[in-house]
Formats: sequence, C-alpha cells, structure tokens
Amino acid sequence: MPYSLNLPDAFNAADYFVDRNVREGRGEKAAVLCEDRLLTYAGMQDGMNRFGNALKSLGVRMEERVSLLLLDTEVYPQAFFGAIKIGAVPVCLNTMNRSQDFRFYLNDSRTRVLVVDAPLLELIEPIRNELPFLEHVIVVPLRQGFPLRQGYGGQAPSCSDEPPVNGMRPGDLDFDTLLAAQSDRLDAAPTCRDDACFWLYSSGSTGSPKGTVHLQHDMVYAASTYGMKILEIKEDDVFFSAAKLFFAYGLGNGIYFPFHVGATAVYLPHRPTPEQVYATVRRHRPTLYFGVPTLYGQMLEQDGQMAGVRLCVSAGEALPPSYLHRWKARFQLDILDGIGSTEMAHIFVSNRPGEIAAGSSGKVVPGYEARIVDEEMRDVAGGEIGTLLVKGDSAAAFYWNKHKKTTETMMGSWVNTGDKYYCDEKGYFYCAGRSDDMLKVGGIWVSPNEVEACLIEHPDVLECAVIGASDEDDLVKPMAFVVLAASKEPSEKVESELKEFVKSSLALYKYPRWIRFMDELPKTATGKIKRFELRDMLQQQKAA
Ligand code: 3UK
Repeated sequence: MPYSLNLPDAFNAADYFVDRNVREGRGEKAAVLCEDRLLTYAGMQDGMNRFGNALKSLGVRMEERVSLLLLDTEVYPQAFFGAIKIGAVPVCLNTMNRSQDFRFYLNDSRTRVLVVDAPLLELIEPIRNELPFLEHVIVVPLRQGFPLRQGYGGQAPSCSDEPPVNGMRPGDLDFDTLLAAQSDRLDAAPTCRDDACFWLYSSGSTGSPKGTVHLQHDMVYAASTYGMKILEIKEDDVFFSAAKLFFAYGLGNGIYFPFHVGATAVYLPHRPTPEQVYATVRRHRPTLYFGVPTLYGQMLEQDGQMAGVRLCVSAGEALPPSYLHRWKARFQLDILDGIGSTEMAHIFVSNRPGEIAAGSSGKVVPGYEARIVDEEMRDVAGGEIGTLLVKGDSAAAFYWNKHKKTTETMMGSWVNTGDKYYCDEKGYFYCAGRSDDMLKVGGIWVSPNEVEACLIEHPDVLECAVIGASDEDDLVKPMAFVVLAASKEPSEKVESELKEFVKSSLALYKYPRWIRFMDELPKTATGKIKRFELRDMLQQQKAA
C-alpha cells in the first residue's frame, strides 16, 4: 500500500516533535517521566534550545555529527533534538559496547562533540588519545534530585556534593553548567525533509559497523504508519520501552511515537530486569509496553503486575508462541510481535490487535510493501522460503562511507533485510532464519566472528567456531565449538573459564552458553570453517 507524507520541503524534525507540541498547547504536559522526575514539553523545549545553542557556541555546524552516549533519561530527547534543531546529526551510540567500538564509531562519524553520561565516561577514557576529530566532551552529571520543572534557567545546580566523575579531563564541559549559560531561544535550522537527521550503527557478520543515515522525514513516516495504524497511538497514551533509546526500536517507542501525538514517555535508566520493569509499570502506569522476547520470558518467571497497560509489543527476534499464550493467560494482554530493522527505522511487518498469528511476524504494515524473492530476485511461490525485501519511506538513505554495502542492501526503493521468510495464504509472514551467520540474542545482534575472535585470544584455544543454538524456550543463544591446544584436556573447569573469558571482554549477552570440545572443525578446501555443517550436526542430534 503506497503512502506518502504531506510534509513541506522545509522541515525540521525537532520543530515537529518538540516545538509543535508547545505551539499546540501541551507546554505544561508531561513529555517524560523518569524515576521521580517529570519533564514537561516546555521544559524539553527549553533544554533542547539551550543544548542547540551550546553546540553552536562550540562551533558545531549543520550536517556535522554529535554523538550521544547516554542512558535513558530526560536528557536524551533534549540532546537528540537539540542537535537536530541546529541541523547537526546525532549519532545514538549503544552503551553496551567496548572502548574499541567507540573508537570506531567516533572516528567513522567524525564526531566533533560527544555527550556522555558521567557513569559511562570510563568507556571513553582508554581511547581518549585516539580520537582526532573529537573536540569537546560534554559530561552529564547524575540526574537524581535535578529540579526539572524549572528547566535550566537561573542557577546551575551545585555540584559540590556530587561524587567526582571518573575519567573527566580538564577542558571537559559540565552539561548543566553549559546549558545554564545559554539562551532558551533558538530558531530551527533551515533543514529540508530529505536532510540527514540521525544515525544509528548497525553491525553485520563481517566488516565494521555501518553508520545508517536516516533522514528528517523518516521518524514521521514510521510514526504515521506503524504507530498510528497498528498501535493506534493517542495523546493520552503513556509509552514505556524496556528496549533502550539507542536502539532503533527504543528510539521510536520512547521518543518519536510519543512525541508524534503529544503523549508521555517513561524512561528507565537502569538495566531492564523484570524487577525494574514491574516497578516502573507500577509507578508510572504506562498504557503501551515494548519489550524483547528474552525479557518477556524473564518477566513470566517473576511476580509482578501490568495494570494499566492496554497493549504489549515484542520485536528484535521472533517471539516464542508459548510466551504469547502464557502472557495472555496471566495478564489478559496481547503481545504484538513485529519485525523491524535499523535500516527501516521501525516495524514494517506486524501482528495487529485481535488478529494475532502465534509464531508469525504478522502482516505488512500499511505504508510498507514486502516481497519474498529467490536468488534471482524473482518472487517465490506462496508458502516458499526466500529473502524478505521491504519498501517504505522510513528507509535509511545509505550507509556512511560504505558504498558497496549500501548498493547490496538498498536496492532502489527495496531494502534487503537479509532475513529468510515465507508467507502463508492469509498474508502472515513467518521468520525462517537469516541469510548470513548473524545471531539475534536478546533482540541484539551478535556476530559469531566477534565471539570467535575473542575466544581465540585465550591461550588454551587452538581453533573455534560459534553458531546459534536454541535454548529450552526456543530462543537463540551463542554456542561455541572449541579445539583445545595440545596440552589441554576438556573439562568443566576449562569450559567455565572460557565462558568467563568472553564475559570479561565482550558485552555479557555475547558469551557462549554452551561449549563443545572437538578434535577438529569441519573446513572448506580453502580452510574456512563450515559453520553450516556444525548447524546441521546440531539439528541431527536434536532430531535423534
Ligand atoms: C531481526 C526479527 C524475527 C531480523 C528492530 C523493531 O531489531 C530491530 O533492528 P535491528 O537492526 O535488527 C533487524 C533484524 O532483527 N528481527 C527483528 N524483529 C524480529 N526477527 N521476528 C521479529 N519480530 O533479522 C531483522 O532483519 O537490530 C526491531 C523496531 C526497530 C528495529 N530496528
């Protein structure tokens, strides 16, 4: 179903998502609830304008990148839209990455200004001398007790009783002091609807992460289609996303869906454990809840209530049908599974309220088109598995400085998802794996190459291969096949040592949950490890 937005050529997303809400009389309405703090739309506009002015005072110009390494707090949308309002381009960084990843992101994007939450500054410290483009670091002090309603005017809060910030260097700027010194008035830069607006990094199985460049109109498109037509978002909704704002999924759930309709967003700055999530639901009474399958599974194992929630959403990886049924039985609530991607900004194939097919990603969202094709790009017959292509105006324009990857993925107006899917006669799409070796673990990408590269660093490991294996709930987790060095014998001790080794150097969710010791690994004539043979072996053992 083609769909087109009626946006004027001259368009600035910060004006649309923030200033418009104030113009329409929602200045005193809560835009964000975070712990015991409340940020009104007027307060958000105040902070956004001051932050935009601060960036300008530091010399940031239109089209230059500003990176955000931030927890989910009320600072996030102020920094995000402050950058967009002056025509600069925020890059939303995943806080779970390692220092060496940040070196790549900051240099690849040529970030001139980095905004970082004080507790995350230590991630940057080891690479501070390897960032030739970075000119300023703005440190956001802990938010507890910050007088939000008043905005940043007047006195900067006293910092005397705050703990010293680890890794802060002379010349680093304090966010609150910087904003207090700025004007709260700012005209939006003369961007147009097709200007670059924000970036997200997306990882692949090989090569470096891809800076995915989204345009000013993309957020409006996703909100007008999936947001309005599937979720039927309204001004009186309260949005709570356990998926963080730096993911494409969280960014829509927590920023541009609620602000599209002048609603309220609830932020949780901490790790989304079931306890934290239930406590946040109890405290702030969201009407819409967004999670990933792994977290739904964990929440089902814990006591807690979802009172006030009207609808739940799952994305990132396929939702096991058992979760859907157990959730419905316990809370009388539906979970809408839908597939989205960083490249498409948000969800483009989804289940709908009252029309849920368990185990399916649902039907095409109005405003998008989907095709399933074979290797020659011909449409497959109904029910056959092929590669899922999708079309819709929230698609990213290109990958930064990656022309080949861009042409492979963005094929004219069609975007290749890299996913294998089939479609039944009723139009429901079913996920049937990936066309590369990438794994989705807890809704987040894991490259088997990265886990292998880590394992091989261990002195006891001679060779290794990592694939995805299903756990007891049918969710994919990394599994490692390891050939030990000659002097080493397989044992439970070596197994747990290797697991700990990966845990200590990569993000936690990436460690292999199972390790199989092998005498040798299957290889091609050219010496490449055949992961597919390991997958087949596992399948056969499971079937037996
Ligand atoms: C997989 C799914 C089965 C699929 C995302 C909602 O996950 C998001 O973006 P990413 O770029 O990953 C995209 C890939 O993840 N996937 C996502 N959802 C599902 N597989 N069922 C699902 N429901 O491989 C896809 O290509 O991290 C999710 C909204 C915005 C997003 N960016």
